[in-house]
Amino acid sequence: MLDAFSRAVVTADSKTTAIGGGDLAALKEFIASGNRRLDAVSAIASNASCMVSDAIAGMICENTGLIQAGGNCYPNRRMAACLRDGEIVLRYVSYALLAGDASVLEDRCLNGLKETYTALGVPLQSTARAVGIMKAQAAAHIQDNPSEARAGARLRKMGSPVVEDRCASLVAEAGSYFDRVVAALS
Ligand SMILES: CCC1=C(C)/C(=C/C2=NC(=C\c3[nH]c(/C=C4\NC(=O)[C@H](C)[C@H]4CC)c(C)c3CCC(=O)O)/C(CCC(=O)O)=C2C)NC1=O
Repeated sequence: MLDAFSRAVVTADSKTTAIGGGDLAALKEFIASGNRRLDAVSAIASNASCMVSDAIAGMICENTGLIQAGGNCYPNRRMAACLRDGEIVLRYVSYALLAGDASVLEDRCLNGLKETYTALGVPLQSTARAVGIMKAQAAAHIQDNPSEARAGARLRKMGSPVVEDRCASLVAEAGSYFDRVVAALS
């Protein structure tokens, strides 16, 4: 498992070079935006259970066969496993965002997941849909700009100091981790 710093070391070592100016500039930016990164991780972690239940509910609304006999969220044992898996994925995405590196997500969560799902008959496309919903939610929470129309009475703002670009690079980075989950399942 690597983070932005150990990644720079491993990359330089594999080329038998010193840490280069570009690597240092990237790490400088990583440090300079560190508080934003922590706020972004907090925005995901402290909304996680709501995000997961909403994403799984949305996935099921679009495909109600999942909770009927023969569906992979039926009976409750499987529904619980699905919700748990949603929590696991979101937790590892939040770890990757904290580390600034996808290796923890790849090694501890995604490695072998497609094979496990295929063996158990867990539908990959439905999982990808739930992950896609969590990607959109994460973007809204990191921007601290959740949609009032969608959230209704559950609207929750983090109250982080909002920077001009609404943390666009962290939104993109978090999005790339959700994309990796989808890619690993397709
Ligand atoms: C740390 C990393 C880690 C991951 C990622 C993980 C996933 C994981 N999900 C599993 C099952 C499962 N996963 C699901 C998930 C779903 N079913 C659906 O229809 C939806 C599309 C989807 C939710 C979005 C279900 C229903 C099962 C149980 C399948 C069964 O037993 O038939 C299993 C089989 C063992 C078990 O049931 O606990 C594993 C290993 N375990 C881990 O330790």
